[in-house]
Amino acid sequence: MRTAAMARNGLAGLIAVGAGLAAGEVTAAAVSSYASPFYAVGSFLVDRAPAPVREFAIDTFGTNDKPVLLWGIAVAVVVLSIVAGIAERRTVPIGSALIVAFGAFGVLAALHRPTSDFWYAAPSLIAAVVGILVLRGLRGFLWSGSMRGGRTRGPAGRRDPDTTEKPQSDADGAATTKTDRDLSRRQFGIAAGVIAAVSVAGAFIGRQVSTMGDVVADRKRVRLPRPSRPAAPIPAGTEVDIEGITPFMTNNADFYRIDTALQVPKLTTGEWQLRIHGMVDNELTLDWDDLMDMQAEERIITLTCVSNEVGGNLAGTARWIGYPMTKILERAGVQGDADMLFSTSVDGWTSGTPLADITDGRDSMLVIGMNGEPLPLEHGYPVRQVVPGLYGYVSACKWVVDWEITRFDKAEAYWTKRNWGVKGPIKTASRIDRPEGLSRHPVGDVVIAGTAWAQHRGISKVEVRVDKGPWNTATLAPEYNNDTWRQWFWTWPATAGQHTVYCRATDETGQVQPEERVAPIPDGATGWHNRVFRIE
Ligand SMILES: Nc1nc2c(c(=O)[nH]1)N[C@H]1C(S)=C(S)[C@@H](COP(=O)(O)O)O[C@H]1N2
Ligand SMILES: [Mo]
Repeated sequence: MRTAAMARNGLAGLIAVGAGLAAGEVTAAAVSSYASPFYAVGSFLVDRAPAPVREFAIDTFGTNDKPVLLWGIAVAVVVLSIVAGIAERRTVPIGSALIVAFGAFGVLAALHRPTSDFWYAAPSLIAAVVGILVLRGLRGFLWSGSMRGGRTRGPAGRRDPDTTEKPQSDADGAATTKTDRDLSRRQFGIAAGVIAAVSVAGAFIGRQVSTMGDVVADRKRVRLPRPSRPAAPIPAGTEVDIEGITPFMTNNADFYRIDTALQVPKLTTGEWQLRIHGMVDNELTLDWDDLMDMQAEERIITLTCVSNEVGGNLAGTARWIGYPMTKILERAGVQGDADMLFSTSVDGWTSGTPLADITDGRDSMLVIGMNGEPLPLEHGYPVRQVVPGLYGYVSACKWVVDWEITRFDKAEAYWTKRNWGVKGPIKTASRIDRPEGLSRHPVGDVVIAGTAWAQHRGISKVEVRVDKGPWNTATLAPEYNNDTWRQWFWTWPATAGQHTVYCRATDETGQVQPEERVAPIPDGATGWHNRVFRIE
């Protein structure tokens, strides 16, 4: 095949698959954004990725692993669609078969979404049909030529029964629609351009129309209740005045985000419900108005991800407004032998939280507000959980819609199924935040400062060591409460040379952070954080 023809056929494949995906987006706008073939396949891969692949992705791309996956899928789709375009033959429709395979994968993935119903198959089915029609149309196989052995596609009346199959050629200048040859270069150009433009516009509009607008407007309308028990004021000095240290309070825009959601769930306050069932005396369902009838509380709590490497930055402190989980559990009447709260988000993620931790007096909350605003969409709008002292993966279910009261020997949550720890108490950690690693400083005083946390136990001491020297006790900022992190600093009379500075914390139970380096999986990293500096 000539290169020009090959390029044209490849382009036909690309446009065909693009048009199919666009049709899929438009259909998904009517069904559910979770049924979008592209995202359904992405989510399917996220949920089924083998542990080594997932760990590689998190290690390599950190919190950027999602865009990397989506781009990866996009590149694979581009390559395969070009192949489909080139491989398509009038009578041996290899390209169409590839598109059918894509579509089947999309249907399978969409039907596996937790919220799926039978309609979730529609976007991928329509995507496949449109893809094949456009591919065959652009290849000139649709309106002309016999389709021996193949099914009739397109309106039969417009098929010319007299034309016979001919070897393909670049029939430049043949300008009639009913030709027994390929589309002319001009026809191809016009058709390709129009289809591409309509597809881009369609996909764009489809994405916009899908309830996104609703949820943004819904969030704007929310008025947070005035908490009946506001958070204690932050004492002066809780935030030390040293440049380069992590602020005590984390802005919503800077707050780390970790979840498996490839597209942020769009759940309005009107749609939101929390169904509480399982080992309870009274099953109940709460809606937004029920929450508004309850007494809201406000707390400042530091949230932490188990995936932090030593010195990691997947932690943040916010002012949360919400409702005590214990109050709700009391209304449901938890039965004696239950020991787990199994929470499910609207996109099917699950966490299993020890009931003993939720109910031991700590401020476990069903949260609606973060730093004075309704929850940002990506942090769980409209309702999420925050349980002090437990890593997010066992407790901080965002977009939460279902509570099953059950037992650890009966239910297994998302990450536990993937070999992470069953229970996830936060390990004591400390981190050097300034100066930057590998920075250079003149001989003399250098202020080393950082953050330490041991939620719900509290930090009692942070120590700093230079090279193999003695441990020096750092100055701790006042503790806000034992559920928040604490800032520390130590002034080092630095001498010339290259030095490694270490830190370690002690929690209020007297446990010292161990030196032994342990990876985040299965239940959180350990080891002393260090930074190397050059003093000249
Ligand atoms: N629905 C849902 N909730 C979730 C997750 C998720 O993947 N899906 N990830 C959890 C994890 S691992 C963490 S660390 C916290 C992070 O919360 P943030 O993104 O608001 O910081 O959310 C938790 N809640
Ligand atoms: Mo996490």
